[in-house]
Amino acid sequence: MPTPGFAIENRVFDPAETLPRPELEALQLERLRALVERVATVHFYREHFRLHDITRRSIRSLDDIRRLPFTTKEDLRRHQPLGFLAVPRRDVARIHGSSGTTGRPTFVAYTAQDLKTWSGLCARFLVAGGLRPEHTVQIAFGYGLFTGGFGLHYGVERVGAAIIPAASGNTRRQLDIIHDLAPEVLVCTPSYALTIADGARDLGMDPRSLPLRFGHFGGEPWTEDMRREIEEQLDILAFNNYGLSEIIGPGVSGECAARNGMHLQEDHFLVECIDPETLEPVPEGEPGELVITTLTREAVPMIRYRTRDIARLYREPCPCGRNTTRMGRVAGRSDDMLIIRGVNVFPSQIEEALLRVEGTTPHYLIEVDRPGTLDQVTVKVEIRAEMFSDRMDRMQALRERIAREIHAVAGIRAEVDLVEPRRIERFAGKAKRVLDKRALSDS
Ligand code: DLL
Repeated sequence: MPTPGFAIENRVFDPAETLPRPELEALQLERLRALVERVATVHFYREHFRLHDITRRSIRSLDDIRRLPFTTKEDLRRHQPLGFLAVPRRDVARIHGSSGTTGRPTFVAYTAQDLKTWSGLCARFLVAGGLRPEHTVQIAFGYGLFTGGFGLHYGVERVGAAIIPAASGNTRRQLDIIHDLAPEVLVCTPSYALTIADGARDLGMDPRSLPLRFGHFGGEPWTEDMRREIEEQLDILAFNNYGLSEIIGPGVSGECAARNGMHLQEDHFLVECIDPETLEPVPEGEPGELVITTLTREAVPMIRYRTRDIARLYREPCPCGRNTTRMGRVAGRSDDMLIIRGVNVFPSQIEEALLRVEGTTPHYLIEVDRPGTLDQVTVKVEIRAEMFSDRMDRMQALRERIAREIHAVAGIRAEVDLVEPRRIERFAGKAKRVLDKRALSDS
């Protein structure tokens, strides 16, 4: 892979990022104790604490977090619109909403201090991933209830770089702006970065000749192969960042120049990794569900929020000097996990398998159906135009090759449907990868 002709120098935005571990843990404990006192204004927590006799003094060590209750998306829904608000309504400075795929959004409120904390957290990962005050950043995330646009916007502003708030969609216009204003940095979902590369080719431009030098991508699961595709197609360095609206939005974690896992901002979040079945911690380095406690959020503090995101945690030191735990890529959400004839499959595994085969693209759709009693999976994948052949035997060989990789990576047998470029729908925000017709016929 041709690497872009520049490197990112390691810089730290906030000295708190490099606190020695003992100091960090002492700060976490102090903040956790204060949190237990603070959330007593929220009915949901107050009741639990009363029944289980929990007070600030019950928290003697960080392990005592396990005495506190979990909070689930369902709990939040049951107390909508703002049943988890821990401050008077007049102290609310902004309200965002989670991008729920079903039903109404769940609202998340911020105080002025929360907004300040949030922009600082985004500034941290942006600087860790190369952003400097002299850069110009094109933000192609939706601005609105979704936390991506505004979250990154104020993070970039905090760093002191110039912002082009292009917002999501209208790829042609995005390209015109990139061409005219020459931003070095692109911020959007990883799938939209590829759409921008496609769009450039459609206009007869070489996407590698665009002025972009690096990008900060997040908001949806992606794989290392997808990173390689983005880097190769746009000739940039691609950084991963993670977050969710219930916790704060983007800014929960992000990569540094080493790009070896995302540093969790542990002075603000206490992160556990549990087995979603037994609810016990998984051994270090094993995949599990991330459970996050917000240590400093004022408006809607969350205790042990079950993210449903499956990832691994690493505690080995990182050459960048930050002493924080890192998380690996999110394999998928436990609620996006497909169960195919009893086998657990994440869409990201299918993506990994597809991108192992020369000639495929990261544009795909997984269709699941159950025509009789057995699940049937069809993976539709776009292949590059030059791969299309009149020779049936060549196309058949390609289909079989892909099916073998899917079986090797995900352990399932799938039908493979090769489709022409641009036949799979594109998304300006989060890509939709699965069409589960079983769910439609069951309901
Ligand atoms: O997507 C917040 C965000 C915006 C993060 C922009 C990064 C950049 P929600 O709409 O609430 O918030 O969706 C959160 O998206 O639970 C994950 O399942 C998924 N997700 C977010 N970032 C990543 C990532 C924003 N880097 C949900 N890798 C989370 C994998 C991600 N999944």
